[in-house]
Amino acid sequence: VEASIPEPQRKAWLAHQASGFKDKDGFETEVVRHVETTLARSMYNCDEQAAYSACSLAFRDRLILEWNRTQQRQTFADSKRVYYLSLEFLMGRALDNAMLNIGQKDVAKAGLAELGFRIEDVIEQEHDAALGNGGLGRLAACFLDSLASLNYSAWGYGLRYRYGIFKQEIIDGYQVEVPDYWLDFNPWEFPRHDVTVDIQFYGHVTKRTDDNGKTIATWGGGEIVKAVAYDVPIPGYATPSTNNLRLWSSKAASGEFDFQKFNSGDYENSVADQQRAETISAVLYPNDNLDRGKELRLKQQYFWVAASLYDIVRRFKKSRRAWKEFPDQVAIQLNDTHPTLAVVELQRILVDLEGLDWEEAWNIVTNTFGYTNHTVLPEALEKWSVPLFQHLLPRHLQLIYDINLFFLQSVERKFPKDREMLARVSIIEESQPKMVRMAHLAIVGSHKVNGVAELHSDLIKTTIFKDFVEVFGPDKFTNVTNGITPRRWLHQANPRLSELISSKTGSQNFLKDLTELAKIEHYKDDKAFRKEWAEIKYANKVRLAKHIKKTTGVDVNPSALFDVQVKRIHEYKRQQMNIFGVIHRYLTLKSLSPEERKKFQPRVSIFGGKAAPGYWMAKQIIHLINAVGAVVNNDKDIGDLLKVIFLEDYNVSKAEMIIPASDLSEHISTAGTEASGTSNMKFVLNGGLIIGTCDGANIEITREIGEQNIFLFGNLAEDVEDIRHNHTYGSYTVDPDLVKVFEAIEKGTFGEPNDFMGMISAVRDHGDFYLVSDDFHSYIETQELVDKAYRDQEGWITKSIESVARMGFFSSDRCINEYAEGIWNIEPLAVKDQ
Ligand code: 475
Repeated sequence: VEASIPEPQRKAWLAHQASGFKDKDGFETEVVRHVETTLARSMYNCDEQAAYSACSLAFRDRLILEWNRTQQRQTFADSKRVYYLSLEFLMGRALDNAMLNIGQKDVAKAGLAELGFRIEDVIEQEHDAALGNGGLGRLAACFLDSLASLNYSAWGYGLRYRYGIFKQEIIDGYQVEVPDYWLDFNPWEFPRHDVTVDIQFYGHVTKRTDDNGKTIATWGGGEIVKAVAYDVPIPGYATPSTNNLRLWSSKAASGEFDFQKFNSGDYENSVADQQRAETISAVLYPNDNLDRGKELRLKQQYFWVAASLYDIVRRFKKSRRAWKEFPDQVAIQLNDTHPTLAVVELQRILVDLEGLDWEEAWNIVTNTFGYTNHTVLPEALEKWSVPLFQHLLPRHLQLIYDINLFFLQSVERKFPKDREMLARVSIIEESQPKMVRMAHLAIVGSHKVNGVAELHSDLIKTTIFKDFVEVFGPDKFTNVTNGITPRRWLHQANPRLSELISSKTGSQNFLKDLTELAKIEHYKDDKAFRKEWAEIKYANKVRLAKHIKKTTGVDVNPSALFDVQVKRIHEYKRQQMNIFGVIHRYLTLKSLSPEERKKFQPRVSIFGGKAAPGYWMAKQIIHLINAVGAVVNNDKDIGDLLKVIFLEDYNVSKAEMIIPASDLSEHISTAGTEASGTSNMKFVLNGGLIIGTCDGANIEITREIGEQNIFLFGNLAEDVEDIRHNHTYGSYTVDPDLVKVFEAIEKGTFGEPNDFMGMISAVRDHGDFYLVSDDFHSYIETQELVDKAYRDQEGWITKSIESVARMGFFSSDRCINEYAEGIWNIEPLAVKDQ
């Protein structure tokens, strides 16, 4: 590259290429320049928001230079790239992460201090990029961090929603949804108005036979929407590698609006087309673990998948290789079934547009894709009605029928005359109306299918995808246990703990190789180390207590046990069991004499999480938590012994504050329902202990950290089916302690009982599908063990240190390396020292 720069520009170019700021003065110069020129403000009225903007722009300048170099390096190397297709990327804030990954937060801190700002306040100005719901979206974000940090050639592809996940306000104890205008000012994206793709919808298909007797399908008519690329640089940690996240935004294909309609006075219609086009990328669907089958969602999926594949194919074509080499150059990972149309779209490109034979094309397709399943919940498995498909994507429906035909013929050869097998594995469900089963299409169209924790991967093989194991053999199905990035979830969220660890491991290398954490176990009896360990946790709790005071007005004692459950509100995650347990605790405390109460371990029960706007039961759970808090927090008998807090608007940046402040966190899903969980890993990595069921990654966490360091309870996944069967066909009685809880609610202890009857009757009258009653006793008993263990502070600190020391396995770096080796067949690209 350098050699090709013309001589007159070379010197300036070289000076400009220096990566990072020389020192704090260099940084300050850039900040001032951005304040005065880019932002057109003067340093006299530079507030924290302006300081944030300028600081971000200064770092963005450094990132984009490395981004350019990384892209050039990857293009020259001409090696395989991986494309991670995800409808959600829950990135959170970018500035702190960029400063830390580049390794210049200290420089920025000193520079900002000289300009009169505290770096924490500047960081706080940033609005979270919240283009996701929960686990699936945050996993995608952790994966991007690891892919860049490990120097893989990788791109993320997603949608640039104008509105991310809604902001949650709690008003009178109820959730209220407020739109999230996150794009107001976003220095972290680069619009690429020159990178656009025309996307077709609707229309009709015509077929003709060419001279060789081959059928040629043409998809014509319909309407066109333009996809515009927006690029977000993804900095690796302690490496110059800076990857790309490309997000597509929709706009009308015909420019701004229809001038003819406008000039003839039809103003409304002139903007209607434009608005309809922009609607596609307007809003993230706010459902977690739920499929609602809305037409606009299918439009989003095709829009995003078609634009991404066009981009990927264009890039491949530049290399002028033969099509059969496509899977050697390109790996595409489907983050759940949301991007499964990519399978069909690639087949369409190869057969309809590039003229390949069906089988040759299908071979390329299946060798390109991998599919990750994130849930076994039946209500989350995507299905689309055939009539909707026919209307929106007529050619794709034909291709799906052909894919299904070839697939079912192969099944027939293996299982002759097994009509039921054919019906079960068919991509088309023969219902009224017929439905396209996206998971079946994803399995048939991929060479590997993986679950996200051992138990989950076993479950998909023995339950929802059992037939496919028989059809394809067991090797197509594999496990890649989830991981989290230690950069954000330790170094960024808990700088003091990160610092303490590096002082004992001798470097910050554990942030690149998390198994180095094992070294700190040597210090678990070291007095000074333990003291510092406990002080860090306490300081994090003080910080959270301040936030609680500021946002809820409630005083909590930082010496109490902080018991945290933060995640999307869902019946399967069982926040209702937690709040019933809190009520049980309250009733117990009330029944004791003041003397007896003094022996009780003080607790703060902290909840946080959003309910999908249409999920009535989840909203009722939020309401009950707040109603209980209103009573308990104001009960003079109780004082500091119990506080109940609901933290508004849980998101990534709040997680970074909450997680390091937890003593105990709750991961209490009905066994077999939580595919993995990833916050469980984050809490333990920050020295918090867990109360949990034998579900998802809790099982592997237990294996790594030791049974003595986790509080497990409840029924096992293998027994759930029988218990449910008994609820439905036998008789069942509600746990007596839980009955007392229900009685208290029904007496009006927490306000109008009718407001909470849904939660009670789900357990008492409607079969208790999530086994709240069956697990309640075990839960309460285990909570008592927690109290006892916490009173032994020295024992607790030992558990905390041992746990952190043994968490090396759960880095998303390990996880990404497993995908790279077992699914993508790709190696890191060497980065020469610069
Ligand atoms: C699991 N989201 C966690 C995490 O693997 C797991 C589904 C359909 C529509 C919209 N969103 C979804 C999920 O299924 C999801 O977030 N799944 C989660 O994936 C990462 O750790 O256990 O629930």
